[in-house]
Amino acid sequence: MLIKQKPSWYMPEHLATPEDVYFNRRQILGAMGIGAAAGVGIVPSLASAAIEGFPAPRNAKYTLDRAITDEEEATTYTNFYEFGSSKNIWRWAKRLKTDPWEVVIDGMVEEDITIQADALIRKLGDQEERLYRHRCVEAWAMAVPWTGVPLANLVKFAKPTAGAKYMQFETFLNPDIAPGQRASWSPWPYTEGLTIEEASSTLPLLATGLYGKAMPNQNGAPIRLVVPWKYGFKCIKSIVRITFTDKQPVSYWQELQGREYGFWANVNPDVPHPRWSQATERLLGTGERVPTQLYNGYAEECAHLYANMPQDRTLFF
Ligand SMILES: Nc1nc2c(c(=O)[nH]1)N[C@H]1C(S)=C(S)[C@@H](COP(=O)(O)O)O[C@H]1N2
Ligand SMILES: [Mo]
Repeated sequence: MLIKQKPSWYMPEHLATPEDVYFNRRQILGAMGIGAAAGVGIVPSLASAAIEGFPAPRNAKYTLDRAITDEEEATTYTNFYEFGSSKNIWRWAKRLKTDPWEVVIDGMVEEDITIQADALIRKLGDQEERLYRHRCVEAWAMAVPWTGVPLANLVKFAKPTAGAKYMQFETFLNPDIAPGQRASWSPWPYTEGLTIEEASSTLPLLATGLYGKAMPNQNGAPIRLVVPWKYGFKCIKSIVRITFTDKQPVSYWQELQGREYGFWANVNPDVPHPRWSQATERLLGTGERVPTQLYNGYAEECAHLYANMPQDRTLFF
């Protein structure tokens, strides 16, 4: 059944209905056995272990222009719609079992790979910590120490074939533990995409940790993307599949609302969202408002990726 009604979370946070309204309703339906969808579980596998290596050495190249966000703020104010539409879903996300965690790499690659997350990370080289700004399209921002490995290392490891141009990333699908995924109007699982060229550049991380510890479930354990010059929705959490392709992937948000959320989604203060301005951002923790920067302040390391493309608004939504 396709419900044509506009969900509350299409709105920017300051317009959204009080937290949990939608989510609690779903919980009640769930408890009554209504609205449960047939789910594909995470395939268990025996040879597994948690990702180790925290804290990892900090890469001194990446510095901030603002204070690091308070850890409690960054780990309790989170967007993870699989667990509900409020920012306060961290308790619910504890239900996610992240060990074992199988990851599939497929599509236009020399050979499909199925591997446990911890084994994958060990194959991708030394983990490091980087301080990055994060800018959500809803105009809140944080600055946090991520742990991870360069996504470029995964591209090399995957050995894409000659015609491959894009990567599609996919989050787990399991409505039994993630009540948000019982919403039939929503195109689960969450997916995102990058060009291979973007993924191979210096900044993107396949992140495994936050604040020098293993990634909290609510922040996308065990592995998620971090792409700091793009709006936060590109930073897909709890990845189970990475597919190389020659076609530009259509993301979860594009499918839901393609006029508002595009493929490129590069941060630009001068290109407003159709329903709100992107000129400034609110810092988690302090509530301070600061100007938003082009490419979230990372132009030097990413603008070259777009030099030969039309410099119009499609690059920035
Ligand atoms: N699978 C999945 N990934 C996701 C999301 C989500 O709802 N589901 N939300 C995105 C959005 S909108 C943002 S801003 C960031 C938030 O990351 P954080 O909660 O760790 O701050 O995760 C992104 N990744
Ligand atoms: Mo976001």
